Amino acid sequence: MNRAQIKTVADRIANTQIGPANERVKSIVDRMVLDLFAIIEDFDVTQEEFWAAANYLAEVGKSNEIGLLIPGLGIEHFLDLRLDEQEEAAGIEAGSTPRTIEGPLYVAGAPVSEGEARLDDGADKGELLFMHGQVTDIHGKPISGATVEVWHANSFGNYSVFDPSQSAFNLRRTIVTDAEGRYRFRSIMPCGYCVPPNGPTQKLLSKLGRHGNRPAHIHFFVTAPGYRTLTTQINIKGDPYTYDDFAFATREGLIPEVTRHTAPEALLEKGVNHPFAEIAFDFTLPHALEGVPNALIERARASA
Ligand code: MBD
Ligand code: FE
Repeated sequence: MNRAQIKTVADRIANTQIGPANERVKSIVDRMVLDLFAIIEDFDVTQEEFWAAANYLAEVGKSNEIGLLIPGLGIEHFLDLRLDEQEEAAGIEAGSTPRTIEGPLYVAGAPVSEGEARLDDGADKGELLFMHGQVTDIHGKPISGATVEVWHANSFGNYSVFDPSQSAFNLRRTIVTDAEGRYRFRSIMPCGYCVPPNGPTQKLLSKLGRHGNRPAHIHFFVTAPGYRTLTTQINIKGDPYTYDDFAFATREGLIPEVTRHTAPEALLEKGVNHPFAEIAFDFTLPHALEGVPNALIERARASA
């Protein structure tokens, strides 16, 4: 079919309204149908291919992997880039910590503590990690009482709640910054996540000649009244997947140095008897602007 013929069929489908519609939903769905018809035509998609694709989407739903497929196709990163652009256009202060995708593995309701926390339950024998920093505005003014929500994988790349072998809320905490805007935590070094090798996300990635690995990373939501909520992650520097992330989340400014400490005095100071890694990372938040919707995206999230 030529474009005019495709448009005629799509219009006939779009013009079957018998009552009030949600105009936004209707325009987007009408456009999706038209674009899908054009794709089927342009690629001469066979009926077998079409039904395989339809069944694939059902499989993604059944296996709860929609939240993996979306970052894997770069869509979640694209939404970040659009938000960056919208913030710039709205006059949001430049110079704050870069955002990057939330991903599908946040769980609401983690234990809250003041100033500091230990994230791990002691079961994981991975490398000891101390991370700390300050939450400030873009001029360096400390923000005390800011909420730093942190979550990360264990040394096998798995997240508590989704991995039933870990204790509840292992490696998930909410830390409220102290009078100087500081937070600090003790944890274990995460390992990079890999999508389930036999699931539908990897099935598609393999057809694209791609892997489903993420570099080791730590997630954050940083929230404070009067400021824009920051959704971000830091990467563990040196990971082989740092610039080869299946979810496209790596951004400049989010790869802090990792310092390794082995000196007895350093161990004594931290009260530990193993060498440890240390990461310093400050979060810089832009002020909220009246009339500009806050940056924490409303979406379905797990809770426990
Ligand atoms: C993750 O841990 C993650 O952060 C993302 C974005 C996707 C899959 C697993
Ligand atoms: Fe993650």
